[in-house]
Amino acid sequence: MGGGSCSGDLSPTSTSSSPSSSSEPLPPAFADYVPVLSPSDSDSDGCSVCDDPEVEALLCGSRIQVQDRSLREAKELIRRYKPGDWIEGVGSTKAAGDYVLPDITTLLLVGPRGAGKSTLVNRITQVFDKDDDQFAPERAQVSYNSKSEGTCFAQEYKIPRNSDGICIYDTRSLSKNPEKDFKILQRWMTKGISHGEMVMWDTDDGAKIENLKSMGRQYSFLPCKTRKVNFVIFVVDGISILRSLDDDKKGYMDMLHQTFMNPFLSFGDDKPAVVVTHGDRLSFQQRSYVQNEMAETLAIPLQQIFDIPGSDDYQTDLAVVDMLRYCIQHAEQNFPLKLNYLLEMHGRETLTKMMAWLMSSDAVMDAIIVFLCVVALLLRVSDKFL
Ligand SMILES: Nc1nc2c(ncn2[C@@H]2O[C@H](COP(=O)(O)OP(=O)(O)OP(=O)(O)O)[C@@H](O)[C@H]2O)c(=O)[nH]1
Ligand SMILES: [Mg+2]
Repeated sequence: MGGGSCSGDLSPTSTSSSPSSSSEPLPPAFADYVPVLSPSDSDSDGCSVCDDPEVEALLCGSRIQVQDRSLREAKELIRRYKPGDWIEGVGSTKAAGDYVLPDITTLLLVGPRGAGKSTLVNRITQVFDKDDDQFAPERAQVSYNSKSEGTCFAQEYKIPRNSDGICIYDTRSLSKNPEKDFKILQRWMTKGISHGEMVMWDTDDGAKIENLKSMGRQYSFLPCKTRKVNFVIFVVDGISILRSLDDDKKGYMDMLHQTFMNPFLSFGDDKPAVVVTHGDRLSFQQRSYVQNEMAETLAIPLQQIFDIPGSDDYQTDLAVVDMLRYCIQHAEQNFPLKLNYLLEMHGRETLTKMMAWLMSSDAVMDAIIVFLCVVALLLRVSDKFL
C-alpha cells in the first residue's frame, strides 16, 4: 500500500496483502474504512509520482496515519458486529427481523494439509489481541512438521476472543481424495458443525481411529452447540501452488479446483473466500502470479482472494480485516428468510396463482364436476340400499 509504493520496494512485506480487495461494494457502515489498495491503485498514489523525497515522505506519512485510523475503526466495527447488523435488503426484504439470525455468524475454514488454517486462526486473533492483550497465548495448535497429526477435531474460535458476533471453525485438512471429503463437507454444510467434533476420513485405518478417539476423550463429556455454517474460507498454501504451477503438475491445482467447486461449499452462486498463505516466503511477483492463477483456475474475481501470510505486519492486518469484512458481508446475504415471512409474502400470491390456474384449466374443472357427480350418485345409491 502506501508504504510499498513510496519505497518502490517489491519485497513481500511491502506489497498489498490483498491486492484486489478495494472494488467490492462495502456495507454502508464500512464504506469509509478498509482502504486496501491494489498495486495498480498504489501506482496512481501521490507517493509514487512525486520526485521530492521530503514531500513524498509527508504524503506517505499522512496516508499511513489515515490508514492507521481506518484499520482501528474497521476493527472496532468487527468488534461491535452482531448477526444481522449488515443485512442488506434483498428484493422486497428490508429488515433483519425477516431473517433467521444465527446466535453467532459461523465461518468454516477448509483446506489441504498444512495449508495454514490453524496459523490463520492465530493470525486473525493476533490482529485484535494487539489492542486487548499483546501477551495472550496463541489459540490454535499449528503443525510444525509432517510427523504431527495436524488438526483432527473441529475447533470453534470466537473472533475476537469472547465475542458473540463471529466464530471461525478450524478443521482437519482435506484428505487426498476429494470424493471422500465431499461426504463430510456435505454434513458440515447441511447439518452443521460443533466444537470438539472428531473428523474422520474414510481412508483412516483402525489404529488411527482408535488414536483419535483417545485424543478426543475430553470432548465426549462436553455437549457443544451445533453451528450452522454461514460462509466458507478456502485456505491454500501459495508455495505449494507455485511449485505445482512451476513443475506443471496439474494434480494439486485439479484437487483444489475440484474441492472448491463442491456445490456444498457455495451458497447459491456465492463461492468461498480464498486465503493464500505463505506469501512471506514469496516475492511480490510470485504472490501476484499465484493469485492470478487461482483466480483463473477457480473462476473467481481477485477481490475474492486474500493474501494473508502468517507474518505480523501492517499489510497483513489490513488484509485480515478486509477478509473478515468480506466474509461477514457474504454470510449475512446467506441468512435464510423466516418461514412466516415467506408464507406472508408468497402464500397469498401462490393461492391466487393456483386459483387462476385451476380456473383456466378446463380439463381440471371438468374432472372436478365429474368427481362431484360421482360422489352425489354414490350417496344416492347408498341411501337406497340402507
Ligand atoms: N512462512 C509461513 N509459514 C506458514 C504460514 N502459514 C502456515 N505456515 C506454516 O505451515 C505449517 C502448517 O501450518 P498449520 O497452520 O498447522 O496448517 P493447517 O492447515 O492447520 O494444517 P493441518 O491442521 O495439518 O491441516 C506450520 O509449520 C506453519 O508454521 C505462512 O503464511 N507463512
Ligand atoms: Mg491445523
